[in-house]
Amino acid sequence: MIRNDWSVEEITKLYHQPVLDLVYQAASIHRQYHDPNEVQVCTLLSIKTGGCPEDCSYCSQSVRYQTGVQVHKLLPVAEVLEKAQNAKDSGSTRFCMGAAWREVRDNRDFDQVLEMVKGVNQIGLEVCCTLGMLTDAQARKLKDAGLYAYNHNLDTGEAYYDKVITTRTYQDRLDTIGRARKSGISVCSGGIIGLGETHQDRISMLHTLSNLEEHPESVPVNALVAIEGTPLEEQKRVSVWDMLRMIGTARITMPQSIVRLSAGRLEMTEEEQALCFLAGANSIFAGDKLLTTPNPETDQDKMLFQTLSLKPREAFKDKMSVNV
Ligand code: SAM
Ligand code: DTB
Ligand code: SF4
Repeated sequence: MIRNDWSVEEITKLYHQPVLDLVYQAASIHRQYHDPNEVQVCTLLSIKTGGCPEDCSYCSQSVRYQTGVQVHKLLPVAEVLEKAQNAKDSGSTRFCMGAAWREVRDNRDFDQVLEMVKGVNQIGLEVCCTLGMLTDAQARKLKDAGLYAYNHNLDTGEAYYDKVITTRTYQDRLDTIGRARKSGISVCSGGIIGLGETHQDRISMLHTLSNLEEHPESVPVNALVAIEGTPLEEQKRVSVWDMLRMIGTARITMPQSIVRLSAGRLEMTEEEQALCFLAGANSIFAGDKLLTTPNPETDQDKMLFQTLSLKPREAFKDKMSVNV
């Protein structure tokens, strides 16, 4: 049963139960809703890097921090489509384009992004964008161009949000997610752990996500990639146990959603990643780069899939099951 009336107490109990009980419960629910050997493979591309006016304290792309990131303006459409074709050829079924913008503006860059969306859709990939805040009209234009999903993370719990970002509010975030939803675009929203937040902040974020009128179709769980030059450069790496608690609790509270083991895989062993799949993660970012930081090599991931007998999820599976 899909619920959106979870209480904080219920989620706290789920999250803090003995970790192996949590993994067992999450794995059992995972099997009721998903093929446990199926994992979605997504590729990320930063189509516009750096120079962002926001002050997200984890991010390599904010103008406020000296991170040495290779800044570039919006990539040409042809280059993006070539990268999308390569992603498809190497086995990805979703292609996510990220821009270091505070919000979308109605200008030539946006028109160019709409061309990219059309092109990636024509290649036969689920096309996703993460471009910052959106208006209703922009969401509609993206939808009309063939956009499948929009990524906009809550990042952390509401009470901790202004310790991480001051240039926009939690409500701004929720409003954009609502606009994507209203336009019929599939919603991708999750967060990051390891920002210095408490367990209660993490639980609070899961509470907000799992009580949305409709759960996000995908929920990325990122482990902070600590970036030199940002205020969070000294943060300690999160433990696999914390990742398991986050993934397992997301799986139990949002059983139908795809839970993505996102940033931070490079630091994880194959065994740790396997535990995350057991706890209900069923999507990854593949390709040797996330947006600006490294990710496991394609060959290494291919071996992991072989070792665990995982099969990649086909594109547009959700759409197909709706049509049946
Ligand atoms: N500028 C847009 C925005 O913020 O919505 C889109 C791109 S932004 C880089 C997308 C998401 O990536 C962020 O919301 C955050 O959750 C995640 N992210 C960014 N930097 C990260 C890092 N160093 N470690 C982990 N996750 C990160
Ligand atoms: C998400 O939740 N994680 C991705 C994607 N959505 C856009 C981004 C991870 C970024 C990690 C740091 C970097 O490579 O800059
Ligand atoms: Fe800009 Fe997005 Fe990075 Fe925040 S997370 S600084 S909005 S690119």
